[in-house]
Amino acid sequence: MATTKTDPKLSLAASGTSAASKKVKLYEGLTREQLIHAYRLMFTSRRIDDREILLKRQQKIFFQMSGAGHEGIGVAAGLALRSGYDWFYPYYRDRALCLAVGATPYDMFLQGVGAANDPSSGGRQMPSHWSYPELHVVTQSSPTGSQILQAVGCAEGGRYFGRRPSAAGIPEFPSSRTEREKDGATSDFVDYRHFKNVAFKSDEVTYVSLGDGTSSEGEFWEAMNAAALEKLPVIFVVQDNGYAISVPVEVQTAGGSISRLVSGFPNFHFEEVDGTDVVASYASFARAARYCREGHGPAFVHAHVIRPYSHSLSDDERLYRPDAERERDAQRDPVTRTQMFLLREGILDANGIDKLEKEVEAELQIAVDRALEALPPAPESVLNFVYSPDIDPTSEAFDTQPVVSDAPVDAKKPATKTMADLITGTLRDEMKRDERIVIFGEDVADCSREEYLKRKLVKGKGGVFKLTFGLQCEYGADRVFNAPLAEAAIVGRAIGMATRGLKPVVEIQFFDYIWPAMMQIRDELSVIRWRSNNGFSCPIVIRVAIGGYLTGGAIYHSQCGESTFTHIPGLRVVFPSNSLDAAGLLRTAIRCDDPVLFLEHKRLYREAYGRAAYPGPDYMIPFGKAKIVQPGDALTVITYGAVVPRALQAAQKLEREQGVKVELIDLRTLNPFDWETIAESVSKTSRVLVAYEDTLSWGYGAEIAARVADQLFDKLDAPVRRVAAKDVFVAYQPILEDAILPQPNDLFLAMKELAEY
Ligand SMILES: Cc1ncc(C[n+]2csc(CCOP(=O)(O)OP(=O)(O)O)c2C)c(N)n1
Ligand SMILES: [Mg+2]
Repeated sequence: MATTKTDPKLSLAASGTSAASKKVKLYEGLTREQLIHAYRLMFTSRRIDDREILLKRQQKIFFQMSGAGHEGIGVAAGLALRSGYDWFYPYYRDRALCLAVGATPYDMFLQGVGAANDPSSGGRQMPSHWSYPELHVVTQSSPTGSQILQAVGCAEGGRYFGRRPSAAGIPEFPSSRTEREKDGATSDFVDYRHFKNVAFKSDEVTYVSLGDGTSSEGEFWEAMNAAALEKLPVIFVVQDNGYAISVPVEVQTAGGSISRLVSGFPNFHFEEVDGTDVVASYASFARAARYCREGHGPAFVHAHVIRPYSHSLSDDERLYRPDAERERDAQRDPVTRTQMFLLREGILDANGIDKLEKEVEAELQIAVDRALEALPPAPESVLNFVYSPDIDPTSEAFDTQPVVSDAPVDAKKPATKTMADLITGTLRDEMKRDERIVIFGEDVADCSREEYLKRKLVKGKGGVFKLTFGLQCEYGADRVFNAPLAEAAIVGRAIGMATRGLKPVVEIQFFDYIWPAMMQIRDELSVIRWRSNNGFSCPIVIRVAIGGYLTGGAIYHSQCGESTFTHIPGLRVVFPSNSLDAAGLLRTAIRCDDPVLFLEHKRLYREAYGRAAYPGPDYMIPFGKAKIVQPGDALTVITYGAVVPRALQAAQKLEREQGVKVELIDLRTLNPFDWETIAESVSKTSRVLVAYEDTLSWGYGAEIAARVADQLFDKLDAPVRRVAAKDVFVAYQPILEDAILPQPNDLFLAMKELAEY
């Protein structure tokens, strides 16, 4: 444990300092008062850890993670940066930083006890998972390093608003809505912008920190690359305590020095500093912040710190660190060092230190006592903030009718549009309506080298499926741009932008390659609102080209896998089967306030099936509302995506050949899904077939079948059946693909059998 007791000899040595020099002397720009303040924060931070450890041993809190040894760099950063002005993506050792930017010990103890009024999460997250919206401390999670890409996106968001301040504006409610707002009927308002307060400063910086071990994560390197490419004002801080739990730095980082490894990144300002020295750390941060504020690019601060309290309370570092090594570290304890410094410089004497420490102890006692009395959250609140409380995308407000243009028909253009056409059209309309929309992903731009477009040397690409074609030319390269080939970075950056109020509509080129982004989707995107108790949200849209039936798509261009995502609370999953639905649902996805995974079946992009006229710029379909493609009374078929036209074909054949009328339901959105329509139909037909393109076992149909069996058991006259892909990957050879994916004939046979059961 660190020594924080006063050494009387040091105070005697410092007492000779003259009053005059006391007044003027600055320490790397810090005044004596600031240094006393810094010590108070560091000491407070350490003693909160000590208190929490005690509370954990008394079983009054449930987890403890210390910031011990990291107080110097944290306080230095807090003093050099601006609370509520700059943005902060700290990690769990950043207690001192959080105190320095304005969080209180009481706030921290509230999280420890899991109180309802814990400002970070309302009892949902472990302690040391900071979230303080007013201070611009953005909600943190437990996966090491998943905050880093978001910090990059946060900086991008700030820059975007700085360059396009008009985008921060909030559209006026139509007058009829204003009236209803007065009545408190907010669920009718269908523009997420009404619920996003945008704040930005032209010279803001974004702080993001991580441990030395975390610098091994791929997302760290993706973030460094993106920040360097875009010259973003992000300060990356590696707090290097030499260990990641028990793994020492030389096993983690090639050559043992992260500074050396990153030194080749262009546009960066680099600092390497003893992070236990608060004054030197402050100087490093001040230089880094200046560089970023002046717009030169990102900065990297490598701070050498110590970890005196083992990794966590579950870890005993004596198992892998000998005493001598631990004692060497203890010599550099930042709290003791700063105390010594104050005494040596005559900034405080022994009495002054003693008084300060007693004040802190008294303050902490009050904070602990209050926190222990705080009420826990109500069990019935557990589902609050899984989704936006402000906008309900299943509501009637999203139920609008297509408006068919009475403009003269252009004989050269087809009257009906493909799904690809209407997706592009919807993106175009929405971008015009909402300047906060940015589109990025792999190959989505028309042409990154803009001069080629300007000189008309090229036409432009606009996506591998051409769905974003023309949007860069129309709306500018700051709104439609290519991202590096890194899916985690696409989603992670989008999350950071969305927490600032932007509406990124990003593209994952193929569903088969969504997996690098899975950590961002599962552990960040879908849970940010819930875990921060509605403190932060990130309602982005991820458009993904999905599915097979491509004759040659093979294993890695044909995947489905939607049930992996419908299994995630907090994420809306949409899967349209035709042009009109794609347009209406994409618009709902963009205007709503939840994150949406928008699955676009590649085979349907330009299919003859399901084409439609342009439905106008305000056409929307609510989520959770299925479409009855064909009414019937003999059998209910529940499906979606590319199986819809196949099932329709089968149903029509069955009617032709046997006179059996199938009720065909296209779910359109998979989370939420339209249980009411299913229940009504099954009550009428008493027979159910669930059909989907993904592999059969553990798939989306399993949930539907289970619900039908559970809730409609009395209505059934036959077992619930499924038709889906074989439990194998999609093969290249079309003969094999046909055998693997559900075909119209498979659907026909299953329908016939079930109807005859
Ligand atoms: C993605 C992920 N993998 C593993 C863990 C478990 N874990 C938590 S902290 C940690 C070590 C982190 O070390 P470092 O980045 O050096 O930070 P330090 O704790 O030393 O400050 C590990 C492996 C995790 N939280 N997230
Ligand atoms: Mg470490």
